Amino acid sequence: MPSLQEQIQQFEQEINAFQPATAAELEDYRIRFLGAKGIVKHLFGEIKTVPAEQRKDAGQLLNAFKLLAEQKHEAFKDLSETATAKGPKVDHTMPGIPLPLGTRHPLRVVENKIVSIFERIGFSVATGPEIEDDWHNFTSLNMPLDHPARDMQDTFYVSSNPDWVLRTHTSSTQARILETQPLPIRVICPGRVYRNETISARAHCFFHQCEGLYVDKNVSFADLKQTLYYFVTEMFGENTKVRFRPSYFPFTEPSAEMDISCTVCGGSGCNLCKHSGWVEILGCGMVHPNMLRNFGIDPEVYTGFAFGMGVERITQVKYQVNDLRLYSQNDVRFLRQFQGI
Ligand code: 2U9
Repeated sequence: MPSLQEQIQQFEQEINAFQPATAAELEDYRIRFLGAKGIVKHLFGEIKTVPAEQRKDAGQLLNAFKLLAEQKHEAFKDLSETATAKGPKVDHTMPGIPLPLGTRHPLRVVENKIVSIFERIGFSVATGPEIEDDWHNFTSLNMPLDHPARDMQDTFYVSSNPDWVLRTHTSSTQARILETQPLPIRVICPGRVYRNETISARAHCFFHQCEGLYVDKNVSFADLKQTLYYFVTEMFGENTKVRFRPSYFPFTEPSAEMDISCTVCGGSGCNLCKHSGWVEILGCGMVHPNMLRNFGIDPEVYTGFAFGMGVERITQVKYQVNDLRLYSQNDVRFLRQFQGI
């Protein structure tokens, strides 16, 4: 029968050589050496067979042996943690599974394009409230109490307050800018507007506008034409032609509508341009002197130009969307066509 010392030496060799490859091997080791009926416990029980005068040394040997057995188990602890972790093993070096991404709404893409074109020539961006008071939506904009656009047939009124409407244009934001900002002003105002219309392919109860305003000394109609020509070439390409036709808006005098050469047929005639070769894209004009006066600006010193466009209209002309209802139906077959534009 080998002595306690000899047994310890033999087991130490076994422990030193032990290299577990799996969690199961490590668990077998734990049970064999450190378990309730394991070798460490057994050898501590043997100490009573050692002569009294050698017991102190034997105890020290056993304590060192126990430590060695525990340290070996500790060194391979990761093996058992991976195996007992809940769920499948994860290989963190594998490439991830791509999530299907949504796309920006086409109206937002076009609005962003319009805004960034004007930002490049020094326009800042302003937004305002969609529920407006009479002054900012109508009266300050040269639309007196008897103006037809105020009709209930055209405008949504807020039932709790007869002074409030859902804004019918983003011109109300420009009014707020004229009221609060120092001159000169060069601003572009994108946003949603509301009109009391029956929904069809060509009309909707809400749509989106981008309106612009430039007020300074010596602003001329030539500045207006050059600015809008720059916009058209950036948005629709260098070879696009423009023409201006006289028009009427309460906030501008003189007023004009701007057409561009047809983006589909280039001028030879098609459905988009109704065989005229031209498509209307926006309205514009020199800011009416009455309006400058409404905001305490002397029209003898300052002049300005303004313009307004429908984002849906620009999108229709650029991407041939022919039914306004598509924009709010959230049909992914429609929306996905604008991926990456
Ligand atoms: C202030 C001063 C001037 C805004 C303007 C237009 C011409 C215009 C419409 C075109 C199609 C909007 O989407 S649409 O219905 N807009 O033609 N808007 S000038 O003029 C302003 C506005 C505010 C203080």
